[in-house]
Amino acid sequence: MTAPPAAAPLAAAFESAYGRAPDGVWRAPGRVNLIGEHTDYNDGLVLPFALAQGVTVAAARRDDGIVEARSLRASAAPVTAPVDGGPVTAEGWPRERAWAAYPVGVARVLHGALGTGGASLLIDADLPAGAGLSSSAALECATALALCDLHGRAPDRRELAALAQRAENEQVGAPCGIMDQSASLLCTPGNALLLDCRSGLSGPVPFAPGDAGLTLLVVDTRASHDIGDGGYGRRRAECEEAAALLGVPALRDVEDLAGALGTLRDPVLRRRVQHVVTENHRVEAAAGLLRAGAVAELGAMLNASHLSLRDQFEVSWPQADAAVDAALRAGARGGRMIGGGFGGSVIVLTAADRADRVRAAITAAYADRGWTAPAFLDAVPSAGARRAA
Ligand code: GAF
Repeated sequence: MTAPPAAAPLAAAFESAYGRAPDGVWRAPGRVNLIGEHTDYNDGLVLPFALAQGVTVAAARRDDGIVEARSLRASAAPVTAPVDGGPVTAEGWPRERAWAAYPVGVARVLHGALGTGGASLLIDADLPAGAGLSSSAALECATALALCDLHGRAPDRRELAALAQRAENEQVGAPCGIMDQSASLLCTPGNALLLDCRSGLSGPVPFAPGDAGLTLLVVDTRASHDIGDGGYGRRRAECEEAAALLGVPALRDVEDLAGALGTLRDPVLRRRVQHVVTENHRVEAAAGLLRAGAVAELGAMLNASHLSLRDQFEVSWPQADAAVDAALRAGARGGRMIGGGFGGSVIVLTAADRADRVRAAITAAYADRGWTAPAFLDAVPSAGARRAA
Protein backbone atom coordinates (compact mmCIF):
# COMPACT_ATOMS: atom_id res chain seq x y z
CA MET A 1 0.00 0.00 0.00
CA THR A 2 1.26 3.49 -0.83
CA ALA A 3 1.86 5.72 2.20
CA PRO A 4 -0.45 8.75 2.36
CA PRO A 5 1.21 11.71 0.66
CA ALA A 6 2.56 13.72 3.59
CA ALA A 7 1.75 17.43 3.70
CA ALA A 8 5.38 18.65 3.92
CA PRO A 9 6.75 16.94 0.76
CA LEU A 10 3.67 18.01 -1.20
CA ALA A 11 4.17 21.59 0.03
CA ALA A 12 7.81 21.37 -1.10
CA ALA A 13 6.73 20.00 -4.50
CA PHE A 14 4.24 22.88 -4.74
CA GLU A 15 7.04 25.36 -4.12
CA SER A 16 9.16 23.88 -6.92
CA ALA A 17 6.18 23.88 -9.28
CA TYR A 18 4.85 27.35 -8.54
CA GLY A 19 7.87 29.19 -7.10
CA ARG A 20 6.05 30.01 -3.87
CA ALA A 21 4.87 28.15 -0.78
CA PRO A 22 1.24 26.97 -0.68
CA ASP A 23 -1.18 28.62 1.76
CA GLY A 24 -2.16 25.19 3.04
CA VAL A 25 -2.66 21.49 2.35
CA TRP A 26 -6.05 19.73 2.38
CA ARG A 27 -6.90 16.04 2.31
CA ALA A 28 -10.10 14.15 1.55
CA PRO A 29 -10.60 10.37 1.76
CA GLY A 30 -12.04 7.81 -0.62
CA ARG A 31 -14.81 5.57 0.65
CA VAL A 32 -16.02 2.03 0.93
CA ASN A 33 -19.77 1.57 0.97
CA LEU A 34 -20.62 -1.23 3.40
CA ILE A 35 -24.11 -1.56 1.97
CA GLY A 36 -26.77 0.48 0.17
CA GLU A 37 -25.78 0.46 -3.50
CA HIS A 38 -27.74 2.42 -6.11
CA THR A 39 -30.02 3.64 -3.36
CA ASP A 40 -28.69 7.22 -3.03
CA TYR A 41 -30.30 8.59 -6.20
CA ASN A 42 -33.51 6.76 -5.27
CA ASP A 43 -33.70 8.93 -2.13
CA GLY A 44 -32.76 5.91 -0.01
CA LEU A 45 -30.21 4.90 2.63
CA VAL A 46 -26.47 4.23 2.41
CA LEU A 47 -23.83 3.08 4.91
CA PRO A 48 -20.34 4.09 3.73
CA PHE A 49 -17.15 4.68 5.69
CA ALA A 50 -14.12 6.80 4.80
CA LEU A 51 -10.84 5.09 3.93
CA ALA A 52 -7.46 6.21 5.24
CA GLN A 53 -6.47 6.50 1.55
CA GLY A 54 -7.42 9.65 -0.31
CA VAL A 55 -6.43 12.74 -2.27
CA THR A 56 -4.19 15.55 -1.01
CA VAL A 57 -4.19 19.07 -2.47
CA ALA A 58 -1.64 21.80 -1.74
CA ALA A 59 -3.10 25.17 -2.70
CA ALA A 60 -2.45 28.89 -2.79
CA ARG A 61 -5.10 31.57 -3.20
CA ARG A 62 -5.24 33.53 -6.44
CA ASP A 63 -7.17 36.73 -6.98
CA ASP A 64 -7.05 36.75 -10.80
CA GLY A 65 -10.09 34.48 -11.23
CA ILE A 66 -7.94 31.63 -12.52
CA VAL A 67 -7.66 28.07 -11.27
CA GLU A 68 -4.48 26.24 -12.22
CA ALA A 69 -4.32 22.51 -11.56
CA ARG A 70 -1.26 20.28 -11.61
CA SER A 71 -1.18 16.64 -10.58
CA LEU A 72 1.68 14.43 -9.47
CA ARG A 73 -0.49 11.49 -10.64
CA ALA A 74 -1.10 12.65 -14.20
CA SER A 75 1.69 13.06 -16.74
CA ALA A 76 -0.31 15.81 -18.42
CA ALA A 77 0.62 19.47 -18.59
CA PRO A 78 -0.87 21.94 -16.06
CA VAL A 79 -4.44 23.03 -16.79
CA THR A 80 -5.38 26.69 -16.44
CA ALA A 81 -9.01 27.83 -16.62
CA PRO A 82 -11.17 30.76 -15.51
CA VAL A 83 -13.42 30.12 -12.49
CA ASP A 84 -16.36 31.90 -14.11
CA GLY A 85 -16.58 29.61 -17.14
CA GLY A 86 -19.57 27.44 -18.12
CA PRO A 87 -19.70 23.64 -17.89
CA VAL A 88 -16.37 21.98 -18.64
CA THR A 89 -18.29 19.35 -20.66
CA ALA A 90 -19.24 22.05 -23.17
CA GLU A 91 -15.61 22.99 -23.77
CA GLY A 92 -14.62 19.70 -25.43
CA TRP A 93 -11.46 19.17 -23.40
CA PRO A 94 -9.09 16.52 -24.79
CA ARG A 95 -8.86 13.22 -22.91
CA GLU A 96 -5.52 14.02 -21.27
CA ARG A 97 -7.11 16.99 -19.48
CA ALA A 98 -10.08 14.95 -18.21
CA TRP A 99 -8.71 14.65 -14.63
CA ALA A 100 -8.66 18.45 -14.31
CA ALA A 101 -12.41 18.74 -14.99
CA TYR A 102 -12.97 17.80 -11.32
CA PRO A 103 -10.98 20.60 -9.64
CA VAL A 104 -11.89 23.15 -12.31
CA GLY A 105 -15.56 22.08 -12.13
CA VAL A 106 -15.55 22.47 -8.35
CA ALA A 107 -13.92 25.91 -8.61
CA ARG A 108 -16.64 27.00 -11.06
CA VAL A 109 -19.55 25.67 -9.02
CA LEU A 110 -18.20 27.17 -5.79
CA HIS A 111 -17.53 30.47 -7.53
CA GLY A 112 -21.17 30.58 -8.67
CA ALA A 113 -22.68 29.44 -5.37
CA LEU A 114 -20.35 30.91 -2.74
CA GLY A 115 -18.35 33.58 -4.55
CA THR A 116 -14.99 31.87 -4.07
CA GLY A 117 -12.14 32.79 -6.45
CA GLY A 118 -9.18 31.06 -8.02
CA ALA A 119 -6.25 29.04 -6.73
CA SER A 120 -3.08 27.27 -7.76
CA LEU A 121 -3.38 23.58 -6.94
CA LEU A 122 -0.99 20.65 -6.73
CA ILE A 123 -2.70 17.28 -6.37
CA ASP A 124 -1.42 13.94 -5.10
CA ALA A 125 -3.25 10.73 -4.17
CA ASP A 126 -2.74 7.33 -2.58
CA LEU A 127 -6.07 6.05 -3.81
CA PRO A 128 -6.19 4.17 -7.11
CA ALA A 129 -8.31 5.97 -9.75
CA GLY A 130 -10.99 3.84 -11.44
CA ALA A 131 -11.09 1.34 -8.55
CA GLY A 132 -14.58 2.36 -7.45
CA LEU A 133 -13.27 3.88 -4.21
CA SER A 134 -14.40 7.44 -4.97
CA SER A 135 -11.17 9.03 -6.03
CA SER A 136 -13.23 11.60 -7.97
CA ALA A 137 -15.26 12.62 -4.93
CA ALA A 138 -12.07 12.79 -2.84
CA LEU A 139 -10.50 15.14 -5.38
CA GLU A 140 -13.66 17.26 -5.49
CA CYS A 141 -13.93 17.47 -1.71
CA ALA A 142 -10.25 18.27 -1.06
CA THR A 143 -10.44 21.02 -3.72
CA ALA A 144 -13.72 22.35 -2.33
CA LEU A 145 -12.37 22.57 1.24
CA ALA A 146 -9.20 24.29 0.00
CA LEU A 147 -11.16 26.89 -1.99
CA CYS A 148 -13.51 27.59 0.93
CA ASP A 149 -10.64 28.07 3.39
CA LEU A 150 -8.59 30.17 0.98
CA HIS A 151 -11.51 32.49 0.22
CA GLY A 152 -12.96 32.68 3.73
CA ARG A 153 -16.15 30.67 3.18
CA ALA A 154 -17.47 28.12 5.69
CA PRO A 155 -20.53 26.35 4.30
CA ASP A 156 -21.76 23.40 6.30
CA ARG A 157 -20.46 20.08 5.06
CA ARG A 158 -23.81 18.87 3.74
CA GLU A 159 -24.01 21.93 1.54
CA LEU A 160 -20.43 21.43 0.43
CA ALA A 161 -21.16 17.79 -0.46
CA ALA A 162 -24.11 18.93 -2.58
CA LEU A 163 -21.93 21.50 -4.37
CA ALA A 164 -19.23 18.89 -5.07
CA GLN A 165 -21.90 16.54 -6.43
CA ARG A 166 -23.21 19.37 -8.62
CA ALA A 167 -19.72 19.88 -10.00
CA GLU A 168 -19.55 16.21 -10.97
CA ASN A 169 -23.05 16.24 -12.50
CA GLU A 170 -22.95 19.57 -14.32
CA GLN A 171 -19.28 20.19 -14.98
CA VAL A 172 -17.90 16.69 -15.53
CA GLY A 173 -21.14 15.24 -16.87
CA ALA A 174 -21.19 12.19 -14.56
CA PRO A 175 -24.68 11.58 -13.12
CA CYS A 176 -23.58 10.44 -9.62
CA GLY A 177 -25.73 10.61 -6.48
CA ILE A 178 -24.79 12.24 -3.16
CA MET A 179 -23.20 9.27 -1.34
CA ASP A 180 -19.53 9.61 -2.22
CA GLN A 181 -19.14 13.33 -1.51
CA SER A 182 -21.10 12.92 1.75
CA ALA A 183 -18.87 10.05 2.85
CA SER A 184 -15.72 11.99 2.06
CA LEU A 185 -16.86 15.05 4.02
CA LEU A 186 -18.94 13.60 6.88
CA CYS A 187 -17.39 10.29 7.96
CA THR A 188 -15.65 9.89 11.32
CA PRO A 189 -12.92 7.47 12.48
CA GLY A 190 -14.11 4.06 13.66
CA ASN A 191 -17.58 4.56 12.20
CA ALA A 192 -19.66 4.03 9.12
CA LEU A 193 -22.09 6.83 8.23
CA LEU A 194 -25.79 6.01 8.01
CA LEU A 195 -27.09 8.61 5.57
CA ASP A 196 -30.68 9.21 4.56
CA CYS A 197 -30.23 10.60 1.05
CA ARG A 198 -33.67 12.22 1.06
CA SER A 199 -33.55 14.17 4.30
CA GLY A 200 -29.78 14.53 4.36
CA LEU A 201 -29.79 13.40 7.98
CA SER A 202 -26.88 11.21 8.96
CA GLY A 203 -25.23 9.70 11.98
CA PRO A 204 -22.27 7.49 12.89
CA VAL A 205 -22.65 3.73 13.27
CA PRO A 206 -19.65 2.05 14.99
CA PHE A 207 -17.80 -0.31 12.67
CA ALA A 208 -14.85 -2.09 14.25
CA PRO A 209 -14.55 -5.54 12.65
CA GLY A 210 -11.19 -6.10 14.38
CA ASP A 211 -12.94 -6.13 17.78
CA ALA A 212 -14.90 -9.17 16.62
CA GLY A 213 -11.83 -10.95 15.23
CA LEU A 214 -12.84 -10.02 11.68
CA THR A 215 -11.22 -8.19 8.78
CA LEU A 216 -12.84 -6.30 5.95
CA LEU A 217 -10.75 -6.73 2.81
CA VAL A 218 -11.02 -4.37 -0.13
CA VAL A 219 -10.22 -6.12 -3.39
CA ASP A 220 -9.44 -3.88 -6.35
CA THR A 221 -10.56 -6.19 -9.17
CA ARG A 222 -8.40 -4.20 -11.61
CA ALA A 223 -11.33 -3.91 -13.98
CA SER A 224 -11.57 -0.16 -14.20
CA HIS A 225 -14.92 1.61 -14.06
CA ASP A 226 -16.12 4.97 -15.31
CA ILE A 227 -19.37 6.37 -13.99
CA GLY A 228 -19.80 8.48 -17.13
CA ASP A 229 -19.74 5.52 -19.50
CA GLY A 230 -23.50 5.03 -19.85
CA GLY A 231 -24.43 1.95 -17.78
CA TYR A 232 -24.85 3.94 -14.57
CA GLY A 233 -26.93 6.63 -16.27
CA ARG A 234 -29.20 3.97 -17.80
CA ARG A 235 -29.85 2.45 -14.37
CA ARG A 236 -30.77 5.88 -13.01
CA ALA A 237 -33.15 6.45 -15.91
CA GLU A 238 -34.77 3.03 -15.39
CA CYS A 239 -35.32 3.78 -11.70
CA GLU A 240 -36.91 7.14 -12.55
CA GLU A 241 -39.13 5.51 -15.15
CA ALA A 242 -40.24 2.83 -12.68
CA ALA A 243 -41.00 5.44 -9.99
CA ALA A 244 -43.06 7.45 -12.50
CA LEU A 245 -45.03 4.35 -13.56
CA LEU A 246 -45.66 3.49 -9.91
CA GLY A 247 -46.74 7.05 -9.14
CA VAL A 248 -44.17 7.61 -6.38
CA PRO A 249 -41.62 10.45 -6.10
CA ALA A 250 -38.74 7.93 -5.84
CA LEU A 251 -38.28 4.17 -5.42
CA ARG A 252 -37.62 4.87 -1.74
CA ASP A 253 -41.38 5.36 -1.46
CA VAL A 254 -42.38 1.88 -2.64
CA GLU A 255 -43.97 0.30 0.43
CA ASP A 256 -45.70 -2.67 -1.14
CA LEU A 257 -43.01 -4.44 -3.15
CA ALA A 258 -45.25 -7.31 -4.28
CA GLY A 259 -47.90 -4.84 -5.44
CA ALA A 260 -45.32 -2.77 -7.31
CA LEU A 261 -43.91 -5.85 -9.04
CA GLY A 262 -47.43 -6.83 -10.02
CA THR A 263 -48.08 -3.38 -11.53
CA LEU A 264 -44.96 -3.15 -13.68
CA ARG A 265 -45.09 -5.02 -16.98
CA ASP A 266 -41.45 -4.58 -17.99
CA PRO A 267 -39.32 -7.37 -16.42
CA VAL A 268 -36.23 -5.12 -16.48
CA LEU A 269 -37.97 -2.44 -14.43
CA ARG A 270 -39.31 -5.10 -12.05
CA ARG A 271 -35.77 -6.30 -11.40
CA ARG A 272 -34.50 -2.75 -10.79
CA VAL A 273 -37.31 -2.05 -8.30
CA GLN A 274 -36.74 -5.33 -6.51
CA HIS A 275 -33.09 -4.45 -5.97
CA VAL A 276 -33.62 -0.89 -4.75
CA VAL A 277 -36.43 -1.73 -2.34
CA THR A 278 -34.72 -4.76 -0.82
CA GLU A 279 -31.35 -2.98 -0.67
CA ASN A 280 -32.88 -0.19 1.41
CA HIS A 281 -34.16 -2.80 3.86
CA ARG A 282 -30.71 -4.37 3.97
CA VAL A 283 -29.13 -1.04 4.93
CA GLU A 284 -31.52 -0.68 7.87
CA ALA A 285 -30.88 -4.27 8.92
CA ALA A 286 -27.11 -3.89 8.58
CA ALA A 287 -27.07 -0.71 10.68
CA GLY A 288 -29.12 -2.58 13.32
CA LEU A 289 -26.62 -5.46 13.34
CA LEU A 290 -23.67 -3.10 13.77
CA ARG A 291 -25.38 -1.23 16.58
CA ALA A 292 -26.09 -4.57 18.29
CA GLY A 293 -22.42 -5.55 17.98
CA ALA A 294 -23.28 -8.42 15.61
CA VAL A 295 -20.66 -7.56 12.95
CA ALA A 296 -20.20 -11.19 11.88
CA GLU A 297 -23.87 -11.36 10.82
CA LEU A 298 -23.18 -8.64 8.29
CA GLY A 299 -21.72 -11.30 6.00
CA ALA A 300 -25.15 -12.62 5.00
CA MET A 301 -26.30 -9.08 4.16
CA LEU A 302 -23.27 -8.54 1.94
CA ASN A 303 -23.99 -11.76 0.09
CA ALA A 304 -27.64 -10.86 -0.43
CA SER A 305 -26.64 -7.41 -1.67
CA HIS A 306 -24.18 -8.89 -4.15
CA LEU A 307 -26.71 -11.33 -5.58
CA SER A 308 -29.24 -8.54 -5.93
CA LEU A 309 -26.73 -6.27 -7.68
CA ARG A 310 -25.66 -9.13 -9.94
CA ASP A 311 -29.04 -10.59 -10.85
CA GLN A 312 -31.60 -7.82 -10.33
CA PHE A 313 -29.71 -4.59 -10.93
CA GLU A 314 -27.24 -6.26 -13.35
CA VAL A 315 -24.24 -4.07 -12.59
CA SER A 316 -21.72 -6.67 -11.44
CA TRP A 317 -18.79 -7.81 -13.60
CA PRO A 318 -16.94 -11.13 -14.00
CA GLN A 319 -13.94 -10.21 -11.81
CA ALA A 320 -16.27 -9.16 -8.98
CA ASP A 321 -18.34 -12.33 -9.16
CA ALA A 322 -15.19 -14.47 -9.24
CA ALA A 323 -13.70 -12.63 -6.24
CA VAL A 324 -16.84 -13.05 -4.14
CA ASP A 325 -17.16 -16.67 -5.16
CA ALA A 326 -13.52 -17.52 -4.38
CA ALA A 327 -13.71 -15.68 -1.04
CA LEU A 328 -16.81 -17.60 0.05
CA ARG A 329 -15.27 -20.92 -1.00
CA ALA A 330 -12.23 -20.04 1.11
CA GLY A 331 -14.49 -19.55 4.13
CA ALA A 332 -15.15 -15.80 4.15
CA ARG A 333 -18.38 -14.70 5.86
CA GLY A 334 -19.57 -12.57 2.98
CA GLY A 335 -18.66 -10.28 0.14
CA ARG A 336 -20.06 -7.99 -2.48
CA MET A 337 -19.24 -5.56 -5.26
CA ILE A 338 -19.24 -1.92 -4.20
CA GLY A 339 -19.87 1.36 -6.01
CA GLY A 340 -21.58 2.02 -9.31
CA GLY A 341 -20.62 -1.30 -10.89
CA PHE A 342 -19.22 -2.51 -14.24
CA GLY A 343 -15.74 -2.47 -12.66
CA GLY A 344 -14.03 -1.33 -9.47
CA SER A 345 -13.76 -3.04 -6.10
CA VAL A 346 -15.25 -5.77 -3.95
CA ILE A 347 -15.37 -6.03 -0.15
CA VAL A 348 -14.98 -9.28 1.73
CA LEU A 349 -15.73 -9.84 5.42
CA THR A 350 -13.68 -12.67 6.86
CA ALA A 351 -12.29 -13.98 10.13
CA ALA A 352 -8.96 -12.19 10.54
CA ASP A 353 -7.09 -15.48 10.82
CA ARG A 354 -8.52 -16.57 7.48
CA ALA A 355 -7.68 -13.38 5.58
CA ASP A 356 -4.46 -14.74 4.03
CA ARG A 357 -6.27 -17.82 2.78
CA VAL A 358 -9.03 -15.66 1.29
CA ARG A 359 -6.55 -13.34 -0.46
CA ALA A 360 -4.67 -16.34 -1.86
CA ALA A 361 -7.90 -17.94 -3.11
CA ILE A 362 -8.96 -14.78 -4.94
CA THR A 363 -5.50 -14.31 -6.45
CA ALA A 364 -5.49 -17.96 -7.61
CA ALA A 365 -8.96 -17.62 -9.15
CA TYR A 366 -7.74 -14.64 -11.20
CA ALA A 367 -4.55 -16.45 -12.25
CA ASP A 368 -6.62 -19.47 -13.41
CA ARG A 369 -8.57 -17.17 -15.72
CA GLY A 370 -5.52 -15.30 -16.96
CA TRP A 371 -6.72 -12.00 -15.44
CA THR A 372 -4.53 -9.21 -14.08
CA ALA A 373 -3.83 -10.00 -10.41
CA PRO A 374 -6.15 -8.25 -7.95
CA ALA A 375 -4.81 -5.66 -5.50
CA PHE A 376 -5.74 -5.63 -1.81
CA LEU A 377 -6.18 -2.52 0.32
CA ASP A 378 -6.49 -2.07 4.07
CA ALA A 379 -9.90 -0.70 4.91
CA VAL A 380 -9.75 1.23 8.17
CA PRO A 381 -12.79 3.45 8.93
CA SER A 382 -11.13 6.86 8.99
CA ALA A 383 -11.70 10.59 9.28
CA GLY A 384 -13.47 12.73 6.72
CA ALA A 385 -11.89 15.59 4.76
CA ARG A 386 -9.75 18.06 6.67
CA ARG A 387 -7.00 20.65 6.46
CA ALA A 388 -3.71 18.75 6.79
CA ALA A 389 -1.32 21.71 7.09
C1 GAF B 1 -21.27 5.67 -7.56
C2 GAF B 1 -22.01 7.01 -7.41
F1 GAF B 1 -21.14 8.05 -7.48
C3 GAF B 1 -22.79 7.08 -6.11
O1 GAF B 1 -23.55 8.24 -6.06
C4 GAF B 1 -23.69 5.84 -5.95
O2 GAF B 1 -24.83 5.93 -6.76
C5 GAF B 1 -22.92 4.55 -6.24
O3 GAF B 1 -22.21 4.61 -7.46
C6 GAF B 1 -23.83 3.34 -6.28
O4 GAF B 1 -24.35 3.12 -5.03
O5 GAF B 1 -20.29 5.56 -6.57
